Amino acid sequence: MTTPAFTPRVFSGIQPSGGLTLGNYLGALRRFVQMQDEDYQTVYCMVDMHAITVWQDPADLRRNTRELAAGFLASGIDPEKSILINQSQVPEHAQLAWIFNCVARMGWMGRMTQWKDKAGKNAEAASLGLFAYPALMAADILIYHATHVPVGEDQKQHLELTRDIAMKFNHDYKVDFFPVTEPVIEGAATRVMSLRDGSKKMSKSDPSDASRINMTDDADTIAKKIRKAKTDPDALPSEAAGLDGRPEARNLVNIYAALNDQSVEEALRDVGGRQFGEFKPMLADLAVAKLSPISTEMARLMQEPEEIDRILARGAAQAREITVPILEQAYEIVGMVR
Ligand code: AQP
Repeated sequence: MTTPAFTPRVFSGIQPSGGLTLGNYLGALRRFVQMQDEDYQTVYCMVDMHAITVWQDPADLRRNTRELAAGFLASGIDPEKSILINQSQVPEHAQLAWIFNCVARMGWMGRMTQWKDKAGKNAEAASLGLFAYPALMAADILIYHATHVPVGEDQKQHLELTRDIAMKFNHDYKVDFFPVTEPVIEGAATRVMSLRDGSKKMSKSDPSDASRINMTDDADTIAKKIRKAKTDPDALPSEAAGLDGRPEARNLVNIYAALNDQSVEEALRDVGGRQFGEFKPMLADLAVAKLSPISTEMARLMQEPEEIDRILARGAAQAREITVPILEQAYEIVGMVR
């Protein structure tokens, strides 16, 4: 349970480790936009320090960070309603992360599936930052005393670890200082899968560009990727249960439903019984209609990088009004002489 004494505050972030994907948009960004009109203060972040846990070319990182900021803005994040920041511009994230490195246990980190997936068989060669990633993520959230975190399904385990870190800190120091944050995992597309393999998450770092829809893809590219998406030979079912054992079909229907603001059941009432040859063009038209206004606006914003930088600088100043006092209190609790 979230301690009621905390102001309802949302924090979430996306890594500038590549271009924004449809997975990031449907699983996270779209919900970020909705939450800024609900009863929360909202803080959204490009997590550039997370991105460098795996190698990033410096010029690409710089460009991807601005492009991601453009993606947030073009999707509807309003800097008058939300605080929009780049992680490394608010140093209290990293400072609190150090304390959390000392609270979290090696065993907890070693059990994280993202660590196991990304480090692969050669964990010895992975960066220490990749191992400690969830402690920085906990700091991102808790430096704002955030009570709610909208994320895709893949981040559920990291959110549980954030709760464990908050509880252990509160317990060890006998305080009620950090909230036990609630994950917000909602909608028809909390886990968008690769277009080439229905068992793998759609990911910006997948080596196959055909596996994902990028938010910057043009209409022809989107249509081509959907046309080539892996499917099975059967027609679509009329009920959700009929998608069991058909991961690729399920994925395309989930995407269709999410883009149409429908449940899967509602979507199947429209498209059930259709062959993929008929359904794929419907999906492509829908995706283009929903995504092209965003990509057009992203392209326009990318022509004005100084405007993006100005928004991020202002966001960092607003953020630090929250983070500096919370870090000071955390240092005080831990016993650091100030
Ligand atoms: N395929 C997805 N379906 C639903 N939600 C997704 N998210 C990411 N992929 C999907 C959600 O997007 C938010 C930001 O994710 P991230 O950039 O911090 O890292 P990630 O989850 O590791 O995303 P990627 O695209 O797979 O990045 P790389 O390839 O760099 O690791 C999160 O809320 C996430 O749940």
